[in-house]
Amino acid sequence: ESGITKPKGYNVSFHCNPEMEKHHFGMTHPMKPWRLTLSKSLIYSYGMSFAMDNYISRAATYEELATFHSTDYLDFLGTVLPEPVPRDLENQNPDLKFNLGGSDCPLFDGLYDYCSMSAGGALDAARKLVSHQSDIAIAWGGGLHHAHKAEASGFCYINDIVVAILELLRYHPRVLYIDIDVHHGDGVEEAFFSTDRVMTVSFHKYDPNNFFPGTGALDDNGPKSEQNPGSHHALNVPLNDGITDEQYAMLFDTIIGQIVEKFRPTAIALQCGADSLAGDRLGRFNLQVQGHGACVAFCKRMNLPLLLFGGGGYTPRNVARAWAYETALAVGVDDKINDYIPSHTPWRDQFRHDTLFPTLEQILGEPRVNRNTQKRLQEMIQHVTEQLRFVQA
Ligand code: TV7
Ligand code: CA
Ligand code: ZN
Repeated sequence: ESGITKPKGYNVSFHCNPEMEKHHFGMTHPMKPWRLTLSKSLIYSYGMSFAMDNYISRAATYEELATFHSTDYLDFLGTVLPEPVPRDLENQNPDLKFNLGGSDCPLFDGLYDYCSMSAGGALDAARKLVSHQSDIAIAWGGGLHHAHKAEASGFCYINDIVVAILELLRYHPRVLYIDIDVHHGDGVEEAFFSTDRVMTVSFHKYDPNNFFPGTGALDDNGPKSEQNPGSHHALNVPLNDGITDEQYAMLFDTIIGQIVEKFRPTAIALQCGADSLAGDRLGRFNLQVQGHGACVAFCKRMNLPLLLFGGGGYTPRNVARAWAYETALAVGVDDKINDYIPSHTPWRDQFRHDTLFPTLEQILGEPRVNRNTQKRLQEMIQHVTEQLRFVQA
């Protein structure tokens, strides 16, 4: 058998930091940084490292983080220590400074290092793209889309995506940001509300009263005003429980296809949050690894510099499957992956049959009732088409 080799004609770079993966949010917290270790093990087991340029990313500097975040916030983040308030009081504490220290965004050992390493990987990936050393750059440790300029939110403290896109914008006139995490990409949307150089589009479960963060309605397209060049450059695709691969692909291909045609981005940043998969501990959708990956495949076909971020994902074995499959798509070996399992792999036959593509038949999760009607999906396409009439690249 021949191992995986570098794809001809383009380069994929892979950015990770083993130190980042050792941090803990707390025993019961759904965010498990070790899912990154699990994903990487699966990726390396397939020999995919031989097809990519592999980098151990560095921590982002204070100055780099300050390109987006306020220095007040960064200074506080750099000095806070775990457990400033007793465990039983913290949930009732009404005025957490910068929203730090509650149950969603707890203070833990090495918090600042964890955040700066996540952003460091994303920045390294962005720099590989702008220097033309890579065509696709992968930073599974990034994708923390809820963090605001001066506030932590939804397990996110530093918005590595915004920091990386700001780097892309030094060389690229227009960047398209796409977010397939099951949650609304509110932090990234807000950061670029007032520019027409970044178009943000998030697909997410939307239920303003019962699902975090509650924003991202169909007609939330940025602050509307004559003077705001960024209006119509924030798009949202609010979905209901149980959406399937077929429906999602139809929406994704139609909407992203139209955007690429109208907005003419010169680079794409794709947040690949794996909590949109079926069986996710926090998610609500019925997406399979193939359906999730189809979004990556579609973006790759646009033939533009592509930055892939991680994000959510709370059933670690499924996160690893999705990100390994998407790494294989980036490298272009997705269809032959099972032939490449190195011969020395223990339990090779079991590995072949039930790890990555459980013969493409095994389904993730208990299927949920699909509450997305074709009529509603068509309305969403219609609304996006109308927004795009205002967009001229
Ligand atoms: C990108 N959902 C992040 C997604 C962030 C979601 C939330 C939890 C949660 C937190 C826990 C925990 C949890 C089982 C789930 C209104 C609240 C309700 C905390 C219990 N178990 C991403 C953020 C979301 C923390 N937050 O997009 C410690 O679920 O809904 C909320 C807010 C207040 C706080 N409580 C939940 O995927 C990376 N949190 C167990 C222990
Ligand atoms: Ca999303
Ligand atoms: Zn999420």
